[in-house]
Amino acid sequence: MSSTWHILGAGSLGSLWACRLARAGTAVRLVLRDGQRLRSYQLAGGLTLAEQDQTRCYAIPGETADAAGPIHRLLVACKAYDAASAVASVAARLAPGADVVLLQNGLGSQDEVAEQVPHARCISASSTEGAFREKDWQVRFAGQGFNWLGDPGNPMPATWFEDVQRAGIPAEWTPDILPRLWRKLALNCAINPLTVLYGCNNGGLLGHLEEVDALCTELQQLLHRCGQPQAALGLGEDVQRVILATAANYSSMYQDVQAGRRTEVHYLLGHACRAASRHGLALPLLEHLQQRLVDNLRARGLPCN
Ligand code: NAD
Ligand code: KPL
Repeated sequence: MSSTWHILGAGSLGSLWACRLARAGTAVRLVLRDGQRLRSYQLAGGLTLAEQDQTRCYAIPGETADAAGPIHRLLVACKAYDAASAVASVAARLAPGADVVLLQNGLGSQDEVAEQVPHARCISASSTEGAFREKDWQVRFAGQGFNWLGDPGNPMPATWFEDVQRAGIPAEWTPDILPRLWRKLALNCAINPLTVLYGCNNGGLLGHLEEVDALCTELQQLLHRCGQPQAALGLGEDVQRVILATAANYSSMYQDVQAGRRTEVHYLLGHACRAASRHGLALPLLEHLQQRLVDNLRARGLPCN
């Protein structure tokens, strides 16, 4: 079995992972959307990673989805709304028993991907690292963080997990990846939409703590109903801690909206509201929040899914 990592989605997080794996001597290939992107990448001569005052270019080979050859390890680093279609574009190349690592924030996209590739093992990740694109094919590592990886259907760590650690990617394998994804989703639901609605950084929510707290109470009810009591524990306190610790930062949703980019709302607040409705659970504040957010996105001409 080949030990090459194929990286699908050479954006911020995908480039960060690709450069660190390549730096550690791991075989990596980028899977790019089409021939035009591949030519643009080849002209750039590689992926550039900027960290503090160091900038280095990694000549990682690139290919398109329809290239020949099987894929055994696939890291999916697209946005949640692109993940399933991107994986579908390489599904025929996935070897039986291949591992697919999903870096998407939120919930829902992991199941959409798993439906595309029933012959693969899907591993979810929850990341608190931060990276952004300075320009095409150049990414800046902007925030130290951590990665939890796990397979909700199989607690055994993947054989390649050592590759990740050897590459200096801070990561831990966890059998409890679902509670982690739910907890992050709840944090994002309590913080991100309000930063868009109030047009503020995370610290700006210190002026709206009653509203944040009331949302956390509803989110806790949801987590309990979804069988995630661990993710509900101390949510309100954790949200306040994150607001304080990241007071000067702008949430990822705020940044997407400001840049006129589609948000991942469907896989965050949208997923929470759909789960509540599936369970017949009325969560008026969360539903109202979603309505306000949808109206806000529509008024800006942005997709609300
Ligand atoms: P990004 O937009 O920077 O990168 C996504 C890349 O996927 C883009 O380069 C895009 O062209 C590519 N892509 C889309 N469809 C494709 C296809 N069919 N084939 C090949 N490439 C395709 O996004 P990002 O910021 O790296 O975020 C990726 C995921 O990671 C998101 O779910 C995000 O919430 C999560 N995340 C990001 C960060 C961060 O700091 N950037 C941190 C934590 C979690
Ligand atoms: O993850 C975040 C984001 O901005 O997406 C934090 C910082 C936790 C705010 O919800």
